[in-house]
Amino acid sequence: MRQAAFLHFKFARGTSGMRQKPKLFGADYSVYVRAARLTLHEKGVDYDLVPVDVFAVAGPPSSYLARQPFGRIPALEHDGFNLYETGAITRYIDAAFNGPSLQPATPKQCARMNQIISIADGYIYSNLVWGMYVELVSKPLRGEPSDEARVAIARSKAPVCLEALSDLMDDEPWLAGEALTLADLHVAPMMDYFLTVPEGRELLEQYTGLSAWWQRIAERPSMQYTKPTT
Ligand SMILES: N[C@@H](CCC(=O)N[C@@H](CS)C(=O)NCC(=O)O)C(=O)O
Repeated sequence: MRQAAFLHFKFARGTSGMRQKPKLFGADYSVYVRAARLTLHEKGVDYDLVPVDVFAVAGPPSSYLARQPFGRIPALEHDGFNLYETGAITRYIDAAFNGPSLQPATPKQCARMNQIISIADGYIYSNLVWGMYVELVSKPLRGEPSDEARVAIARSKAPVCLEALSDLMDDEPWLAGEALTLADLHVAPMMDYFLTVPEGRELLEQYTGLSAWWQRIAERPSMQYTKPTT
């Protein structure tokens, strides 16, 4: 009886994704929103992207701050369940919906995936996106001067980031092993911005395995579909 109830719960959980379309709050320029969208696409989940511009002059709307008190994007709403923080969102999507599993089954590979996501959050986002892309591409396009001190730090950290990814992926096709995982989906949007910087492209060329990974992930329909338009 207990087991029947458990199986029923599991089944209900597995199909709950079909009951209500999730809403993802955010903007397509955001690397974190893109990681969540990539996860939804790779799982084959239909969703609505509800626009929220956190960089609007007036700041995020107060209704959004009720969802995400730190004013960051994305946030998710599904079946009355509200969630923020991208790592929690992507893991929830993977667990709550049918479709290919995006988290490795073995503890070691799962730890590797989590390690890479942590590297993306802790070092890649600040250096490759903000220190390189924003300073060297985005700001000049807006006619703003680059912060050379910030660029110098990012320039010194960029090879460390690529070297770490290259080492961790070893000779595997994906960052955390033989299958696509959330690690790939967290890093790819950040790498896409970094590669708009010419020296970013030159640096990537020095890492054969990582360059091949980039070709592989960049070609996926999910990456094509979620390309930033703004
Ligand atoms: N820890 C947050 C980070 C999300 C984040 O930093 N998103 C950026 C856009 S890519 C943002 O909302 N920035 C607004 C700001 O810095 O004020 C998460 O994992 O969701």
